[in-house]
This record gives sequence, structure tokens and C-alpha cells, in this order.
Amino acid sequence: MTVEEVTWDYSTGSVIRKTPSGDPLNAPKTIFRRYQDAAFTQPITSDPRLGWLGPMIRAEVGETIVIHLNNRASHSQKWTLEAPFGPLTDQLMVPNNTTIVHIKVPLDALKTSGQPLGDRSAPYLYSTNTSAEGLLLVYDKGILDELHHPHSAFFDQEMPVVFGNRDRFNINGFAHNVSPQLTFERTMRIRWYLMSTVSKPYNDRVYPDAHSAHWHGNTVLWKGHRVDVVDLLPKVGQVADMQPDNLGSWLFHCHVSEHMQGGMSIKYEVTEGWAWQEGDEGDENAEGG
Ligand SMILES: [Cu+2]
Repeated sequence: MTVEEVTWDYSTGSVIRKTPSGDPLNAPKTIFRRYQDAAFTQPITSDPRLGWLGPMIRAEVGETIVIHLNNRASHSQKWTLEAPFGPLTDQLMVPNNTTIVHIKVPLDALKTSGQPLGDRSAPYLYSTNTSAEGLLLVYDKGILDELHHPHSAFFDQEMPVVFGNRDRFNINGFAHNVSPQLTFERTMRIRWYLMSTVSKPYNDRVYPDAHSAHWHGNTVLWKGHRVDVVDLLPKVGQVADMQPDNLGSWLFHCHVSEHMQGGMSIKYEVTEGWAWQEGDEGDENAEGG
């Protein structure tokens, strides 16, 4: 993958071009981008719901990950993985050079005695000092193979969300309720991976923020508790499982007042998936659930 400089559009091309206070919704940003070839000429289209997040890197415990990082930004970058098994020092990425990072995921990476059953995957944050960021997902043995089967024993879909404040409060780079529609089918088993990155630099220092992720309309199972709010401390990943049964379009936002007012709010939608799959979305019964 590469690190590249882009102009990020927080409004994702919608008609909303400014914040309520009149600030523009475009800002310079560095991002990770995945390529399918060694020369980094053919980018791989990423899931639009991931926003500015880099590619999801997936590995099972006991595996070794090798990442080729090509720095296309104008300055040197430091690459960091916030994980107990990550490289202990930042990796310096010089412009127009490729840095190779090896990560050995230990067999006991997910040993979580006291945790409820089900937390058999976990998110970790990888980033640069210029706020390019993405998630590494670690799974227990056998889960990645299992996920390729139509009836996985674990979950049907994964939804990574990173709460942060670069030029404004955002979730995956989206703000003010504008995002690609996150659409889930009713009763689908969705595993949310939640992460908080550090806040934007202020007076040359970076201050960490805590967030409280709050879902309207549906609840999640988190550490054995049925909740609709999950607290996010800086760079501590959380796993929450949702099986939505409430149809409609719902807010998903941070509950800290200043953050919410600053735009840290997006929407997700729950549909009666089987109905429109069969091409009968005009059916009243399908709409009513
Ligand atoms: Cu917040």
C-alpha cells in the first residue's frame, strides 16, 4: 500500500458543502491506498463505507503479515501499529521509497480470559504521524476461512468505524450526517469494530480524545452487556455485535456534546433485505416489515 496526499471531502460529494458555521468541508489529508501490483500502479477500489481508512489488514493468530509501504507523500512519515505485538519503534518512511514491515501476530494475541465468548476478533490501529490511518483485524484460528462460507458461525458483516478529529470531528472521515449509506439487512449479524484516534494537533501537541459511540434505533452486545453506547478511549479497540431488528434510517454519533455539534455523526440504515433482493420493493408488506 501507499501513503498519498489527497484533498478529502467530508461531505462525500453531497450538496452540503459547508459546515453549519460556514467552514468548508474540504481539507488536505494523507491516506493509505492499496494496490494490486508491486509497482503500485493499479489501485484496488476500497469499500466506500471505509471513507478515508486504509485497507483492512486481516490475519489470524500465529500468522506473519508483510506490508510494503510506499511513501508518495511529499515528506517523510513515521508508521506505527498500536498493538502489543507491533513493531516497538516507528518505521521511518522516506518519500518515493518502499519500507517493508513484518508483523508476527502471536498465538495468544486474543487470549482474553474473563471476556465473553464471541470476541474472537479484535481491531488495532495502524497510522502515520500525519494521520493516515487504518485497522488491522486479528482473528482466532479458523475464523478467516469460516468467514468465506455463506453461513459463518460468527458474523455476516464487519463494520469498522474510527472516531477522530483531524480538521473536524468525524467518523471514517465523514461528518454532519453525510456518508455513503451504511445499509444492513434486518437480523444480519454485524460486528462493529470501534476505534478512537488521537485528536488534531493544537499548539504543536496532540491531545487524545475519548468518545462515546451511540447507536439510535438498535442495540449491540458489548462485553456481555446489551447497550446502545460504547465508550472509546484513545487507541483502544472495541468490538460490538449488532443484530438489527428495527427498520429505518438511524443516527450513529458521538455522545460528547461538543463532538456531536462538531459533526461527529453519521447515519446507518436497516432494510428488510430479502424483499428488495427479490425485486419487490414496491410491496407494502415488505416496507412494513
Ligand atoms: Cu467524541
